[in-house]
Amino acid sequence: MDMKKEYFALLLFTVLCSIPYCHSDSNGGATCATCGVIFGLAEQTAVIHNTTVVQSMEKLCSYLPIKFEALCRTFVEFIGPILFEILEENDTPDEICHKLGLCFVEKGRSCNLFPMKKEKAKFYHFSEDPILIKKTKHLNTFKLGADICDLPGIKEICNWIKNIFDNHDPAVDLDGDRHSVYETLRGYSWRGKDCNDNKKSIHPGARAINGDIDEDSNCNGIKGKDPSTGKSYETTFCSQSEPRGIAVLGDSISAHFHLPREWFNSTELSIANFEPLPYVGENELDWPALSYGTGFMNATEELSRIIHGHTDSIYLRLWERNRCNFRDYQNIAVNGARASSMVDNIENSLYRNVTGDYPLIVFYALVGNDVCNGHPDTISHMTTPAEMKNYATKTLQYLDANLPAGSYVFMTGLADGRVLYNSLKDKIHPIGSLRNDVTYAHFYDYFNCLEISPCTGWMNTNETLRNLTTKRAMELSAALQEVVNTTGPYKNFKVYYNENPINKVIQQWEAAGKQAWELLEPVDGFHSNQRGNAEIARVIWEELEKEWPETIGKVNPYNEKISSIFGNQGGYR
Ligand SMILES: *[C@@H]1O[C@H](CO)[C@@H](O)[C@H](O)[C@H]1NC(C)=O
Ligand SMILES: *[C@@H]1O[C@H](CO)[C@@H](O)[C@H](O)[C@H]1NC(C)=O
Ligand SMILES: *[C@@H]1O[C@H](CO)[C@@H](O)[C@H](O)[C@H]1NC(C)=O
Ligand SMILES: *[C@@H]1O[C@H](CO)[C@@H](O)[C@H](O)[C@H]1NC(C)=O
Ligand SMILES: *[C@@H]1O[C@H](CO)[C@@H](O)[C@H](O)[C@H]1NC(C)=O
Ligand SMILES: *[C@@H]1O[C@H](CO)[C@@H](O)[C@H](O)[C@H]1NC(C)=O
Ligand SMILES: *[C@@H]1O[C@H](CO)[C@@H](O)[C@H](O)[C@H]1NC(C)=O
Ligand SMILES: [Ca+2]
Ligand SMILES: [Ca+2]
Ligand SMILES: [Ca+2]
Repeated sequence: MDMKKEYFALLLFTVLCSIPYCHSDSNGGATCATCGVIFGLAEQTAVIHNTTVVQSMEKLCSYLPIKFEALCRTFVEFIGPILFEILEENDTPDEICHKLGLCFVEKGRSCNLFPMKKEKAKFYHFSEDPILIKKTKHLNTFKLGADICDLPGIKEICNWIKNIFDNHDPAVDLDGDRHSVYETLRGYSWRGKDCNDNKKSIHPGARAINGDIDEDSNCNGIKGKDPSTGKSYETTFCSQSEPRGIAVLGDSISAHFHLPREWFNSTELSIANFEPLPYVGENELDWPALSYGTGFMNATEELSRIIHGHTDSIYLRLWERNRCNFRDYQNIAVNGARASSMVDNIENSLYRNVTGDYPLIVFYALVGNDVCNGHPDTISHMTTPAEMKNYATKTLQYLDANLPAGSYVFMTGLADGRVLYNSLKDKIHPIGSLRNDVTYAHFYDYFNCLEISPCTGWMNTNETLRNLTTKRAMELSAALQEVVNTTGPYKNFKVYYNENPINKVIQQWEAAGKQAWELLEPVDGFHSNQRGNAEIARVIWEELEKEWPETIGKVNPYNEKISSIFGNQGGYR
């Protein structure tokens, strides 16, 4: 299986739809949106370089890493003649997608990403229009089918993408401890690197075997014995230090979903900006290695072209506090996760040996998908408080059977997503960069028209609906709080409720006179960006220090000795 060559389609297809689950769609749905974005970029590139749309698509291909470039050209070779046949001068990207049959009129409406030209406006609005009927007849010859996954070459790719996005265990893991020596595909971007992939007993977080004199059983880089005393370093430095790891059971916020603005802003497209595409694709468009919970590295030089800000995380701070905790992180977060999918399968991917491993601090952080969906009737598809209690209780029961004694679990409340609309509505979305003609308010409407919004309730121009969504989010937070108050005690962990840190992050940021949008992802208009992630880490950590200091353990007095003897402790990669 050659994974590399399939990224272009990954970009095409996952851009808009795989952010959350596409519960429903209309008017062409995700296929239409993907088409609109591609031709939006192609059309703007054509204007910038004074070329035709087909030429500019070839130009877009040339920006991609070499293997995707070939695939991209295959696609252009296929689509080029069709475009030549059907395009008329000044067709907007939306019109192109309608002509291709990837977008269509349904429910008496047409969905447009870009402003319609006035004289064209009637064309897609009246299905009885004789001109439309004539045109449609003509166009049917070229209709590509309703799904972009039916296009040549892209079909297999769609299946492959589905595999990546449906699988939450490492692709490479010989000994089955769910820690990998491979970086992406749920490898050490997500969970501390395995320092021996042939032994299940050896992995980050394992209790030291025989003082780690011969082998580093917990992959923290500390092993061997002090020649002057003959005593094991691991025993001397770590055995009294109460080591612990961190795991995050979360959604795309915890996985750190990030689509670079530089891939959607026609004035910023370049070869250099697309170089990290393979890395990003194999990580499901997530950046766990830079996330608030389990981030362990700053963006490398290559990545820093499309990442703005440094990494701060609870993991990094736990390690700074006690260097014995090195590499002990697990990011069990999945785009679109909600309380039910956590119970159904996601939580099963957590790995901890109840007797053989150190305790964990677990964050159960489902920030919004329980109130977010793409349905037009969004409220009736939200999780109810009773369901939330039921799912959360099940997850706690699961954790009690699978966490080492002495662990801690935080049940995090939902965020108030009204900040999204309030801070972004009048700003320009990157896809409208050339003419400044697409605002977020419009972008949200477009998603809602196609019924593929990651969150119809909050990403909506209807204030009543946004308020109702927040009301439900608060009810679900209260449900979690009630579960914490009324269930247990649990034998292997203490459980606490913490308010969603994003609310506090935004308050503090605005109180300092700064703008909330600076913390939000510009492409999807939904997630926390790199800066936001670092702020979330800080706010959570400060709260842990203040309210629950026992959860983070003591400062290890041997930290400096560990650094001086073991340097970077073997690094992360
Ligand atoms: C754009 O290209 C066309 C045809 O190649 C040429 O006639 C025209 O002068 C160019 N316009 C600009 C602004 O360069
Ligand atoms: C990341 O960069 C920040 C700011 O330059 C620095 O303070 C921090 O130590 C770096 N973190 C890591 C893990 O390298
Ligand atoms: C868990 O750890 C114990 C003690 O190290 C070991 O005996 C046991 O086999 C481990 N269990 C699994 C499932 O690896
Ligand atoms: C697009 O990129 C340009 C730099 O080329 C930048 O000035 C502009 O703010 C970007 N637009 C958006 C909406 O991100
Ligand atoms: C929505 O909630 C805000 C804050 O609670 C309130 O000020 C506003 O009036 C509400 N708007 C509607 C339409 O309910
Ligand atoms: C706004 O949303 C509410 C709640 O779903 C709905 O009752 C109302 O009709 C909507 N208003 C408009 C103008 O669509
Ligand atoms: C849970 O307990 C806390 C403190 O004991 C209290 O403040 C809170 O109101 C309770 N919440 C619910 C929903 O029971
Ligand atoms: Ca392994
Ligand atoms: Ca192993
Ligand atoms: Ca060790």
